[in-house]
Amino acid sequence: MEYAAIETILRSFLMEGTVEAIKPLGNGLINDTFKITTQEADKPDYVLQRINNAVFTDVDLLQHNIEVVTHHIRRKLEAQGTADIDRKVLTFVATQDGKTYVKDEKEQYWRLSVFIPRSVTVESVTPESSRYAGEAFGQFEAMLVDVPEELGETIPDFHNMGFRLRQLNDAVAADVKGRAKEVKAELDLIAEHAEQMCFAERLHQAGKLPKRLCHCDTKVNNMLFDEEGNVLCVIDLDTVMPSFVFSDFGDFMRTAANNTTEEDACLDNVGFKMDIYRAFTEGYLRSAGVFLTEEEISHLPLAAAMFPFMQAVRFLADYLNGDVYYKTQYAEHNLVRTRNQLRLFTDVMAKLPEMEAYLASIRK
Ligand code: GN1
Ligand code: MG
Repeated sequence: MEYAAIETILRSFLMEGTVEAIKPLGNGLINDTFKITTQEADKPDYVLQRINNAVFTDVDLLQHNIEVVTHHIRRKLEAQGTADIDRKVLTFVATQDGKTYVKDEKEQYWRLSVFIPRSVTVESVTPESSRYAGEAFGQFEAMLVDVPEELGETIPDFHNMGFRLRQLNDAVAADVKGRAKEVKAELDLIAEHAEQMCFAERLHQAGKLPKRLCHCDTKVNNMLFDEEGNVLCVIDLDTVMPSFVFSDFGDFMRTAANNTTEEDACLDNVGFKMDIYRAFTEGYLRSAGVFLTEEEISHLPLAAAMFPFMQAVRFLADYLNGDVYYKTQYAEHNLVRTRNQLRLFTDVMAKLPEMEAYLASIRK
């Protein structure tokens, strides 16, 4: 991306200060993100993002959700008299014509938010920071229980397990790259657990599991921490939409409780960390315990299995489709990620009894 072009885009926004530097930021697999540093010490720095509108096809709906959610959280924090609110919720910068995003001449969409000073993202957590993270995600959901309007799904059926399995089946049937023959072992393992892993949709259809506003991408690197390791706020709000709470619990466990990252090709490095699970669960129940139902709480351990499983299904489908969705760096990248996630899934399944016993013990 040409930096001159970025400067042109920035002129559409009511940002303060003079651009000093533009640098790529973070390692998301979907959007492109840049940090914009300004020269003046008393002006904020910014985060500019190109919204991947192949993935998020309804940018209007997407930005509407983000506006409603950040607005609602800000109001709540104000009402609670919270200190330092600008570091606890994202602020989006308006454009010259009063929107929160612009479309450039290449039909690409951009948005700008204020960079939260003295904040960092991390790729791994300690049990202690994981407890704070649990509490923060629980609080995030708790603050959103009374959003006064019904928000749409920014990606329809995003965490619908049955839908993701159908996409994988379609990818196998089409086999556009002739890769299906290499992945028989992975497909067999997925087939063996497919029915069980659709438990959330079954509960929902039986009227036993509500949809609530969730973050739906609670990867550990989608949270900002301060220098002391305290949680500041949750970022990457594109996928905030109605879903099952399993989404937030499960995706955090998938990334934070893995001994390694989803990128690791060495399967012996992969494993589920019980100390992170215990701490996160404790923190999460402390804040979300006030609204969660019995069905929701009792299925949390299974949610920790569901998310590596779903992620494996999604990575594998993308591998078979020729790597059209996730950013990849090498030919087998999505296959490596698939195997990594399946290994994690297997380990969580083995630890389920221990996880359930722990959950029961803290609920006494
Ligand atoms: C994507 O954009 P990023 O990297 O935070 C993906 C998540 C996956 C994740 C896997 C919109 O998140 O659902 O869990 O990659 N987001 C979308 O790393 O598909
Ligand atoms: Mg991200």
